[in-house]
Amino acid sequence: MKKLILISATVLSLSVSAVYAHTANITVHQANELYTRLAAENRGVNYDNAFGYQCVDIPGDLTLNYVGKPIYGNAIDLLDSARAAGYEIVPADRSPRVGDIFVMDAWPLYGHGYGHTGYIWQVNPDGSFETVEQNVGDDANLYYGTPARLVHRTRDYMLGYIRLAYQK
Ligand SMILES: [Ca+2]
Repeated sequence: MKKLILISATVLSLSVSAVYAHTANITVHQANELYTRLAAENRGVNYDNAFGYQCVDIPGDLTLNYVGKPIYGNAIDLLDSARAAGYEIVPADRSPRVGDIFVMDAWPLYGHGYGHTGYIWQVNPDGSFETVEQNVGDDANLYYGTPARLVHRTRDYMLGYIRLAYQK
C-alpha cells in the first residue's frame, strides 16, 4: 500500500511539470546564438510578415518556429497570451534567466501603451541583464520597425518574464 502511494505521488509530480511542456527544439545556447547574431549582422526577424521588425517578432519567432506554440498580440499582451498558451510566467519581482522573454511597460521610457519585449541572453551578477530587441532606439517606429539590437536592461519597468524550456 505504501509503495502504491509513492508511485501515484511520482505520477502526480510528473503531470504537474508537464503543464509547462512547451520545450523549444533548440538549446538555450543556440537561441542565444540565433538572436545575438541578428543584432551583430544588423538583421531582424519578421515572423508575422506585418509591420517589419517589431519587438514582438522575436518572441513570435521563438515560440512559433522553435516551440510550435506561438504567442500573439502587442508586447503588453504577451504575458496573458503566453499564460493562455501554457507557458510559465515569472513575476517581475523574481529574477529572469537566460532564455527568458521579458515584457516591460513602455510608458516611462517610450511614451506609449503597447509595451516592449525582447530576448534575454545574459543575466549579470547585479541582477541587470543583456537582451536582444527589435524596434528599439531613436529610430523605432510602429510601421516597419528596426533590426535587432543588443540592449542593457535593469529590472525597472519589467512586468514579467516568459520562461521557455530548452533542449539540454
Ligand atoms: Ca513583424
